[in-house]
Amino acid sequence: MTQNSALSRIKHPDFAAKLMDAHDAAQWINPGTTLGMSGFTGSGYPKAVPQALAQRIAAAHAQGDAFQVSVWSGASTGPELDGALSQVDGIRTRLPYNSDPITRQKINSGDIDYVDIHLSQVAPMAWEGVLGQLSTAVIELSGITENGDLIPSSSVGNNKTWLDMADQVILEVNSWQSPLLDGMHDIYYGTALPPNRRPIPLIKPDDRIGQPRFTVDPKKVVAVVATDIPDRNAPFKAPDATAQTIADNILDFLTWDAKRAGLPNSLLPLQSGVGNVPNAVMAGLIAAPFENMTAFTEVIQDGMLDMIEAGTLRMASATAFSLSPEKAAYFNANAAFFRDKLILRPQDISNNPELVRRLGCIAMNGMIEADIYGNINSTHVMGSRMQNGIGGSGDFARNSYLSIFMTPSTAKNGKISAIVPMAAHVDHISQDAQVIVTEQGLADLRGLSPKQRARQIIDRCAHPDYRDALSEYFARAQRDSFGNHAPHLLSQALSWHQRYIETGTMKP
Ligand code: 0RQ
Repeated sequence: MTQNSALSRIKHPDFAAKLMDAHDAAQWINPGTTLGMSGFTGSGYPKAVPQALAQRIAAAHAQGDAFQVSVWSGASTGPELDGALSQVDGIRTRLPYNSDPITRQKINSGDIDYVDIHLSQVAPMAWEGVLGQLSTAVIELSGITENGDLIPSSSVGNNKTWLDMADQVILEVNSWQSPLLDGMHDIYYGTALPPNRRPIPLIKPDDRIGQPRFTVDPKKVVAVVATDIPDRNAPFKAPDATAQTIADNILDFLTWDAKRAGLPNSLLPLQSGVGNVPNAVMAGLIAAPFENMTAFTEVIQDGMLDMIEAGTLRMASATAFSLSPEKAAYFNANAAFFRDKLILRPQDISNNPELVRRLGCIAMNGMIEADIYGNINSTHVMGSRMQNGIGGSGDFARNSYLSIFMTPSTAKNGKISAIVPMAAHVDHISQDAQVIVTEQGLADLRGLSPKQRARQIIDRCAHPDYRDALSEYFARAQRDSFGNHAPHLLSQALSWHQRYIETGTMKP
């Protein structure tokens, strides 16, 4: 069945002749080499070859032989890739983003070297040669055309770069993916390294500047594997009261700010991070007084498909889908309706700072914590434990027209305050966080000095359980700090985190 439906999607005889079992394909991968895998936020990642490779690695380890590989991807993948390889201690180095729990555990135990990179910078850095040599590209496709062009699947990520750079290529053709994905992608082949870089000719989110498919040197393709395995597609929780209030706060603010700035009814292109709160914001935008909106973002999530159906979102440009299982099935059944309203691009284009700045995106991203001055920690719990990675948040936060960071005001049942005296790790400096929002309220920090920002963040965003303690710290810092521009007491600034590590709560 898989074989037949996949064969009908492999229309070029030279590629069909290389069809083989995933275990045979995995034999092409040597210990110690680096793999460039497809995959972005749980979509479009190879599923059969990584699992076969994991079995090979486990067998080698059982015999006492060393066998690890380094894995580069677009962003997070799924249990069949990161999970399977990490489970057998098969990953040496991993970049640029991960949300797999087993891989996260091995990163934090120090067993995997994790290189956390702005997603827009991965392909350019790979081309510059600073990441090392790429041996094998393992790329999921939704088909191969008669003339040997490769039809991308549900994510584009860094696939163009891996296909171009790798010494050899393994392709997985997944017949679970909708055949109507063909034509939705826009693969731009005009990028170059300095000093030869030229302006990217994209003026509107809906501009198509490239070609719909990848090209590959057929001589490099060593194996083609057929699969019909669904993408990871994590379910979204229905927005709880906290997520709903955060979303309402953002929507009120956007409505007010659009009027203040005289923005058109279509607003400006939206970028929305992944997760339940951003999804709730999208759901709320359906009823907001905007129309014909666009998204220039990383991932297309459930809420955006709903907005397209409701007519509030005209189109979305991204690099990947990130849908719940129900919405993925719905998309596959209704791809004919959606396909001319969605464009998937390489992540060095979807997240490109030049384009984000030109288009004037409205960026909305989650965070772990913010400090009283609005420095943002998106990645390191208690300053040292990696949660996921910076992802594309920096690509958008620095360059957007408006950069919003959001979080519930507490974590772990109130034992952690998301507003702290000093962030235990900083991904986004205060200049890159213009608005901070929790379910308590929203702080518009544009044009404010550090001390003015602190007053807004403490009064509007902190949970009442922690507000007085933050105010007290801020007052003492203003009295005793070495300098009084952004006052801090360095011996106490991280004491809340230390208390949590020692006692299990930030509360005194
Ligand atoms: O832990 O899983 O053990 O329960 O962090 O937190 O509240 O579910 O929030 O899923 O929106 O993730 C910043 C991680 C937020 C995400 C982050 C704990 C909390 C929970 C997850 P559990 P929530 P979200 C474009 C943008 C960087 C990448 C990015 C992220 C877990 O938004 O990865 O922005 N951002 N990309 O309990 C200790 C705190 C905490 C905390 C939350 N203050 N202290 N633990 N948690 N706050 C998209 C892409 O790049 C693909």
